[in-house]
Amino acid sequence: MPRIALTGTPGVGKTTVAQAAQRHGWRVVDVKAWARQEGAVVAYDEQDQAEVIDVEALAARMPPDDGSSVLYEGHLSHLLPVDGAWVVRCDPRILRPRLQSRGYGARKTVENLEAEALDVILQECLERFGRVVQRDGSRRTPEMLFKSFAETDFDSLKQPDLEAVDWSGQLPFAR
Ligand code: DAT
Repeated sequence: MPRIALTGTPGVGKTTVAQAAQRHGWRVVDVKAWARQEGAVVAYDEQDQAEVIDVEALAARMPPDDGSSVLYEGHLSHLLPVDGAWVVRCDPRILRPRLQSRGYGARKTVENLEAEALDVILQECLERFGRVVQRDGSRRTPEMLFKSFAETDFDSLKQPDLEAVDWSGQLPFAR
């Protein structure tokens, strides 16, 4: 049974999908909370306003595959030794107000919008795994978004299953 990274740019809706998954009986590991428990938060990046997680230390502490499906949720989860990834995507026009309402500054907001429009996390996943599922959460309820991932037969996925998105036309982003 697969260990799946539930990943994507901050604010796209990973935690919300994870909550839907839990309601459907999935096991979910919140990577940031797990890192804190394991003492794998090694610094605080003032400029980035974010905790720095030692992903290699966490990777070394991955529990062995016990046969159950697990979602590892977080924007670094695809750097763990998992079997593949679910990548949540979000239209930057919807993402921007979400990031602003989190109190992200202009620089950090634009960096994340650029990362989303340039498919940065998707590309990182495709470099690492054959099994990658991408879905656009922009116009789906959390429940529908979760179902669109869960209905894929992850174990027998032979090639990436990528819903098309293209927000490159929105570049460059105004501050
Ligand atoms: P992430 O965990 O990727 O950082 P989140 O799950 O915390 O993102 O969601 C960010 C915000 O967006 C939060 O206020 C809930 C809202 N949201 C997430 N998914 C949504 C969806 N499918 N439809 C509407 N709002 C959504």
